[in-house]
Amino acid sequence: MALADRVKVGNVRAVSRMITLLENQDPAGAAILRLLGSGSHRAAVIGITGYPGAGKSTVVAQLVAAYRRLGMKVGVLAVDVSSPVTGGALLGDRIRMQEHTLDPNVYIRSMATRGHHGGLAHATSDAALVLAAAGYDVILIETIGVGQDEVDILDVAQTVVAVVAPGLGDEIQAMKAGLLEVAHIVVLNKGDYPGAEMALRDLGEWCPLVLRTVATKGEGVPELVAAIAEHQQVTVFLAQGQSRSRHMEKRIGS
Ligand SMILES: Nc1nc2c(ncn2[C@@H]2O[C@H](COP(=O)(O)OP(=O)(O)O)[C@@H](O)[C@H]2O)c(=O)[nH]1
Ligand SMILES: [Mg+2]
Repeated sequence: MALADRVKVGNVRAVSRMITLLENQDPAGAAILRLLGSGSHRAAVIGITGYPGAGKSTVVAQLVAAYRRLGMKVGVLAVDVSSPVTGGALLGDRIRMQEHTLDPNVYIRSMATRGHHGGLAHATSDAALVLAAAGYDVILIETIGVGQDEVDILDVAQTVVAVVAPGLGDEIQAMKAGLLEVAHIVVLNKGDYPGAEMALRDLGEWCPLVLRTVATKGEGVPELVAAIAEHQQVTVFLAQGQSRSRHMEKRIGS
C-alpha cells in the first residue's frame, strides 16, 4: 500500500515516516501531503503555549487522559526549541507522557524547530494535517510561544491555550502579555503556589477567560476541557461548518 493510503488507515509507522519526510523537507513529503487531502475527518487542533516550566507538558498529559476517557484518538506534537537547555525538558516531557506511550490511540512526537526564527517547527502544521488524515480526533501542540511562535500557533490551531504560573519576574510579564494576546483561554497553572490568588486577579484584568489549575493533581482540568470544547464550537460556528484552520486552507485549498 502507498504511504498516503497507510496514513489514511491510521498506520502509526506510516504516520511517523510521513512526518519525518516533512521534517527533512523531502519533496516526497509535500507530494504525499497533497494526496492525503483534507478528507472528511475533523480534528480539533489545540495549541498549548507558555514559557518553560509553567506546566504545559503536565497540562497536556492531563488533557490526553481526559480525551482518552472520552474515547478520542489523541496526537501530541511537542515543539522543541533547539537549544541545549530544553534537552532536559524533553526528557521530563517523556516522563510526564509515559503513561500514554503504550496507548495505541495516543501518538506523541517531539519536533525540533531547527533554528527557524523562534517559530513553530515548519513541519509542525503539516504534521497536524497528517494526524488529522490518519483519524486523530484531537491534536495537541505544545509550544513555548515566544516571538514568531505566537503567530504560527494561531495559523495551525483553532484554539490556543496559554499556560502561565504565579510568581513571574517583570521581564516575563512582558512575554506573558504577548502570550495573552494570542490565547483564547488562559490557564493559571500551579494554582497551589503562594501568590496564585493575586496572579489570578492580575490576569483577570488582561483577559476574560482565566482558569486555575493544579495540573499535577488534575484540578481544574475538567473546566479546561469544557472551555476548550466551548471554544471549538464557536470556531466551527464561525467557520460555518468548514472547520479547517487557515493553514489547512493554504495547503489543501477548498
Ligand atoms: N506544584 C505544582 N507543580 C506543577 C504543576 N504543574 C506542573 N508542575 C511541575 O512543574 C514542572 C514543570 O512542568 P512541565 O509540565 O514540564 O512544564 P513545561 O516546561 O511548561 O512543559 C514539573 O516539575 C511539574 O511537575 C502544578 O500545578 N503545581
Ligand atoms: Mg514541556
